[in-house]
Amino acid sequence: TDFSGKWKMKSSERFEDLLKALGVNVFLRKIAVRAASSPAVEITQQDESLSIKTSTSVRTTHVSFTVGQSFNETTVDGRPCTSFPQWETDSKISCEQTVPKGEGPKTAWTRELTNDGELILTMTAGDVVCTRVYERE
Ligand code: R12
Repeated sequence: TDFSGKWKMKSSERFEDLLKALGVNVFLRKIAVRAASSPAVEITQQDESLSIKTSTSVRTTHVSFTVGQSFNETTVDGRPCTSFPQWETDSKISCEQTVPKGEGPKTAWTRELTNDGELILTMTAGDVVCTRVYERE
């Protein structure tokens, strides 16, 4: 599986619900939802190592990790966390996040490459699952 490429978002479900579950206030939620409606995602991958740059007008994140090894990132609402990415299938990475004091709902993400070449990102907070589908640019 090779996630490498530049990706554009086709659809997004429950992103605002996700932020609400994380306790993000309505003012920041509206700004974030708008900004996150047209992200630019660039992924480079070499074997088990991925680098993912996600750019929006209000926030850009850049993570690099190797599947099977924990790394530091931030939750979608910006709290530092330790993440542990694992192959769930040979085309899906599942990543559990742990925040230092264990505050707030349990968070995680998955990224899956489908047979028709789409990238499906899910982000979870407690029982809320946000699903975002990307296609190659
Ligand atoms: C907060 C501050 C900001 C944001 C929030 C809380 C904005 C977050 C954004 C996230 C985008 C995520 C994407 C994910 C993906 C684009 C814009 C929520 C700036 O306190 O599709 O990979 C300051």
